Amino acid sequence: MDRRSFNRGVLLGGAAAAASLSVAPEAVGADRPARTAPAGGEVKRIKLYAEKLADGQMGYGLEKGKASIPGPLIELNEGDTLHIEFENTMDVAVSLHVHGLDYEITSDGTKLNRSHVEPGGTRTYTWRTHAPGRRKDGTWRAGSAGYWHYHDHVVGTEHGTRGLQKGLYGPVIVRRKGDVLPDRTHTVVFNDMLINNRPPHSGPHFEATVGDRVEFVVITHGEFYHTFHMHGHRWADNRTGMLTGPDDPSQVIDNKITGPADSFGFQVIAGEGVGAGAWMYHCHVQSHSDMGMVGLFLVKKPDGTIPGYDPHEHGQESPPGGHDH
Ligand SMILES: [Cu+2]
Repeated sequence: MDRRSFNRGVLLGGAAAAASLSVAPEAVGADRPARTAPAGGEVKRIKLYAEKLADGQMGYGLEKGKASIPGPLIELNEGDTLHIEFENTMDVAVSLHVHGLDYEITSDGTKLNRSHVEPGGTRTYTWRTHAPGRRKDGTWRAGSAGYWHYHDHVVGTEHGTRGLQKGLYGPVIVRRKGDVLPDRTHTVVFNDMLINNRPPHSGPHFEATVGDRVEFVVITHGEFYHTFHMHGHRWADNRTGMLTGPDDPSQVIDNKITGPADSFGFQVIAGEGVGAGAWMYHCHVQSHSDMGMVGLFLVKKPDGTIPGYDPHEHGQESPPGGHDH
């Protein structure tokens, strides 16, 4: 809404304003029974490649020639074990280091303990997860469930500083039995002053239809702190981003400060209570948003239209694919 239409809305006042406030947004979905995560305990295997991309950046991919920034979403359920056969197709040493999960030192992914991979080499990294449980001393051990991430720890420096700058990072979600599954998951990585290593002011933009259950994973890398803000939507600041009931004491927010290597995630019902629209998300450090740390959550009406949105005014021809469930 531009300033002029805003002023007109205010000036209408009285009954007209009240009427416009009570306009019901399109009925929202989430009217189907939510699908939930099963119990874990499986042993899973994937192949993962580290590759140089055509533009000089670097990425992880599940197939040769298919590396992406961010790397592929890895989803597990508490109790699962994942064996990753990791191949380095690059001409520099690289590694795979994960946050939040259980791994032995041989899967640390650092040069310090020789758990990296030389050019042309292959190594199997094993990540394990566990459900919450009571220790013998009576205290509780947290489960692995959460929004985590993986990244290189080798390229450029002992800490993978150059690998991170060039795009060697990706999301990991560990779900607890009964966690609600989304229709789609999108990953937003604030990496220095870029989002997902894209040029400034070019998104990424994410598409949904009103009522879709959309999950976001937000990760930060680099030198700066950022604040992730999304217009028109909010979430609970806890493990899942969702309330467990009306008395859940989690704070409900629409803006969260995030620093290097932080990660969090949440689900929203697209357009819930607010309707379709080109809803901005951006870093709320003012100079950062001005410099282009901005994207759009494009929430369409069921007929595919987005009120007030002209895609030709925005710098991205087609939104990148999210991860569908
Ligand atoms: Cu920022």
